[in-house]
Amino acid sequence: MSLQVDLIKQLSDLHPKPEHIHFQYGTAGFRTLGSVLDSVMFRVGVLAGLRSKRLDGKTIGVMVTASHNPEPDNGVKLVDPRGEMLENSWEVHATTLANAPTSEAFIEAVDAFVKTMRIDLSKPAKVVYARDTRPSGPALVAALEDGIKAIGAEGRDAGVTSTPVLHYLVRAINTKGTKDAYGEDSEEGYLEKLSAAYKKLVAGKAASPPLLVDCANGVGAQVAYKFAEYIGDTLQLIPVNTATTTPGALNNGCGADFVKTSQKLPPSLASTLKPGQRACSLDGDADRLIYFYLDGRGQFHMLDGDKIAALVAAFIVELTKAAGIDDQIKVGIVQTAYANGGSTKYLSERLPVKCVPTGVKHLHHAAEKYDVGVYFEANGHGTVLFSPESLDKLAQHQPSTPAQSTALNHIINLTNVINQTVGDALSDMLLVEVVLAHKSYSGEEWDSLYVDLPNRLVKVVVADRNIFKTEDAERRLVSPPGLQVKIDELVRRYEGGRAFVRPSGTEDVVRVYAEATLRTQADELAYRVAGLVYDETGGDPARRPIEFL
Ligand code: 16G
Ligand code: MG
Repeated sequence: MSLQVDLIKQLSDLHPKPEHIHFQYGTAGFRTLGSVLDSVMFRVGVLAGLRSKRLDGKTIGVMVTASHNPEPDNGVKLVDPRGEMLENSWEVHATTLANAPTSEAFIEAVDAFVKTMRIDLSKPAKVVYARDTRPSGPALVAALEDGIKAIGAEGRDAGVTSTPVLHYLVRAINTKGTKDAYGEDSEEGYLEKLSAAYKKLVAGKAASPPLLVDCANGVGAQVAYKFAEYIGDTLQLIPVNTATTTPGALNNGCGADFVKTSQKLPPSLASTLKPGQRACSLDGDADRLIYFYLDGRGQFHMLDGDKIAALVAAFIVELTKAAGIDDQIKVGIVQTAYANGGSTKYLSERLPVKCVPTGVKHLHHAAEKYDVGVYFEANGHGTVLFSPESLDKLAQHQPSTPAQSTALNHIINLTNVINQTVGDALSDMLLVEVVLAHKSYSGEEWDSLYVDLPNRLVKVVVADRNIFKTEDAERRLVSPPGLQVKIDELVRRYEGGRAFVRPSGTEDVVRVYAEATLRTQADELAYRVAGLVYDETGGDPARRPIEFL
């Protein structure tokens, strides 16, 4: 069977590539202004179909979102059959296909790709897709649908839903009817699975205080409202920032990214959040989660991905011990260079900790190597993975006491409350609430597991961020030559000082992270390293375009 060249040509002509734009499949797929993504969407539809054919008709996922970015942005990423990110080696093919200048060039590129990858075009192809609440979404989905049609794939529209729900759906569809069945392949199936496990885990525990859920005015609002119904009285969820149809509201002054980067309470919560009460923020596609609370003096405290990892990992270790299975199932942690030094110290004194480059796919792959891999980026993206062997061991383990049996059941229920396909803000929220309920922890008690070092993140606009190259999981620069030595020299002058520089994978900037024992020192170190970076790029030092992130 060969390509339906006429059909592809006819549909591709409806979605011409804008001149002078180079698209790149980066850390989070294609992401840029929604208004220029039409051709990319069409081509991603074709590519998703090809990926499905290559994998023998397994369903491939496509998520249309730009997460925490401003509302005019949009983006698209592919999801592989087990619900994980697209295989690395296909990212460059996605980039090549997206940049073919004309329909003819695109068809040629597809043809060449089919031949090199030995894709059997007679195989079936299935694609499931969803979008977030951005206004540019419907038109982009229509372009995607044209692509799916052009390659002769079968499309399933999952509508408006969160990124983690789409990842869940992909896995559920591909495991349906097998011994690894992940759950019903619908949003209801997802809600039902997670909330049923949650209810079992908190049965008999004192009800938690009502939880404010800042939905970033994004798609998480819709899913949070549904969870509120499914879990009923066991935990009162109060969704706030739920204005998904108000123009300009998405991620604006709210959401996980706002809280993490500004280290502030979303202003819209200032009058609702009471001292002692905890709250959490999701990002625009509900795959990131940050908690926070006000102490008795009304002071804001943030509980980020590192704090979530510490809370959750300790709880799982405790349960494996209580179930008498800790000799067979070991817990490990995966972090990035952005993990607060306080968390790395705390965790590595207790468990194996691995540091990997930024981006979920790196953390996910590293976490797969542990029996139970707990991975979180400081920015709130993360989950827990149970290896297939660990799941088997849990299923076969014979507890010798009722206490062991209870602990074992708790772990098994945890495997169901956790969305193991990808970081999932609402699943992580339920997980956190389970641990807090079991430990009878307030936000303050959770926070006191370890003390965060003051830190500062700064971005530097440079002429060419590609000259910045890193090693050692982005903790050191190898290029530009000599810059790392200068950074080291500076860092040595600060007590508890640590700093690193890396090019962003999602924005045309270089990011600088610094921490130190004192807040003023962390700020100063960040600025001074940013200054070194800027000078290195030959800019006018009097006009350093440095911006706080
Ligand atoms: C993307 C990544 C996130 C990472 C961030 C870093 C995924 C799904 N998301 O949002 O994990 O923390 O990029 O952005 O991989 P940066 O490279 O601009 O700092
Ligand atoms: Mg996101």
